[in-house]
Amino acid sequence: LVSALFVSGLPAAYADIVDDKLAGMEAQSPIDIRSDNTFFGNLSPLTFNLSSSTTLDVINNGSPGKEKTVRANVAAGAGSITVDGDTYNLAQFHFHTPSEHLENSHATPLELHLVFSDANSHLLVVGRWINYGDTNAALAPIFSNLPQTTADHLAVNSFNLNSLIPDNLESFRYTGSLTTPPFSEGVKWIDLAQPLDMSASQVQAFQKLFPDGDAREVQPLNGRIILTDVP
Ligand code: SG4
Ligand code: ZN
Repeated sequence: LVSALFVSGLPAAYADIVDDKLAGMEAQSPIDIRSDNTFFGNLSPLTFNLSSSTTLDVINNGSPGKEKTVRANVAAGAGSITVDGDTYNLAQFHFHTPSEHLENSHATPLELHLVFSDANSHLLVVGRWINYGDTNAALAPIFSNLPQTTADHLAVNSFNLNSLIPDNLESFRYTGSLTTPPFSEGVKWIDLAQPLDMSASQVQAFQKLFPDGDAREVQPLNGRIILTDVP
């Protein structure tokens, strides 16, 4: 019964992957971040150290029945985040449509995930909601040439990783999981409060690749606490 509760939140494509592995997992992602379930606190500072000119290897991992997205693998050493004395290195960033995390129960058109890991392979994901707005010039080299099949690779030269991070680093923080199989827990999530803007045609280019979306449904908090420094 417990695993059935979790299974109900999965896209149909994952049904064949999911078995009793999820039983006992209670700290899953994504979640609905609401003003009535967040607690204000003085959060430790985030220090990003990101290359302003790195190469990206952009792939489409959209095999049927598998987790699917467009993912930009970054060069080793291209970026890191330091928080609470731990430094995590950037491995890749990718997108989901619609957003996986909800903001006061609302999804945005897209969500960006930057995946970092530390020396002990602990994962930290920085999430950022994407809203409709002006054309995102920094992301245009990716979104104008999205890899259409799993065979395609798009090489992007001199990408400025700082273009993905806002000046205002206010965030929501909690501990959760990967949002795709194997849904491993112990992932530190930092969801930045400042959204990123993209044009409707950029969003549509991504949605055309994944017409059914590639977002997992929100999962129960089960007593977890979401901390924020958003006033
Ligand atoms: C996407 O499918 C990425 O392509 C995966 O990257 C990633 O898994 C997965 O999402 C889950 O990440 O931030 N949404 S998430 O929780 O980073 C990992 C790879 O498979 C392990 C490399
Ligand atoms: Zn993700």
